[in-house]
Amino acid sequence: MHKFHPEDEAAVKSFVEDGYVVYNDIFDLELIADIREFILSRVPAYREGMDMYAMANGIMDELECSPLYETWVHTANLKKMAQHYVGPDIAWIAYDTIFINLPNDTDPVMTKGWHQDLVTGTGVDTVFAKTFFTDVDAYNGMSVIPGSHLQGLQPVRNRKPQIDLLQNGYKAVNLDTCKAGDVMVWHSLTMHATTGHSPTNTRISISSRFKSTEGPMTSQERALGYRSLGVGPLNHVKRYIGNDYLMPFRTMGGAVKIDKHLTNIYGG
Ligand SMILES: O=C(O)CCC(=O)C(=O)O
Ligand SMILES: [Fe+2]
Repeated sequence: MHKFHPEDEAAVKSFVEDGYVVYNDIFDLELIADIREFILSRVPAYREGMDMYAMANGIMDELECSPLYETWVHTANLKKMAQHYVGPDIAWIAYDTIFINLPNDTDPVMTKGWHQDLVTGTGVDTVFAKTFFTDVDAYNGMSVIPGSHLQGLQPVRNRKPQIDLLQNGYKAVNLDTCKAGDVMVWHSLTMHATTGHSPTNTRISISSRFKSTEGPMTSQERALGYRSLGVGPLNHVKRYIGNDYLMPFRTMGGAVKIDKHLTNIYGG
């Protein structure tokens, strides 16, 4: 499987054609190791009597309050990668989801069958990005059906797609060479599934979503909220003027500046 560099334009072409791409070289691997340890260190405290989902969400809530999360989400290469898809005004949808796929796990929540994420509330202009914090093996990664997004929204009954693309000329690909630090990006119409669980290895990953702040959000996205990873030049100008009403001469005779706590988003 080819892996792309965050600035490689060829990745976007591949995404358009196949509906997914895998990147490496986005994150510092020490940061990836630190986040992996953070997550693993909290698993024992949560496991007693808790389902996987509740555990993963509890750990995500903790991680989001940690400086590790800030460093991770504001990684320059992550922003560069996202810009290729949605432009400079980037909304990182709140509530990323941790997946902790333990060996031999049988919880159906952790073994997702073939699905398109659009069906669960994500918008068609929203892009998925899953960061791996462990290597995957032949059994515990993700699988995709390349090109499935180009068939549009597919009929579903009780969460199950009603047309089996695999019986209609499409082939599944097991993305079994993903390594810790890799990021898998996919379209919200791309059919994907959990490959399964390994007899020996744990897989840790975080699924995230991003889109342009300038496009419509679905009801779910509006409810979840987002954090801005970047603001484009035209919105930057409006922020200098001070408001979207473009009131004349607001700063005449004074200084044209942007709030200091927004420097991270707007730049210096
Ligand atoms: O991690 C997995 O196995 C499934 C993830 C998934 O379907 C998603 O994040 O949308
Ligand atoms: Fe999914």
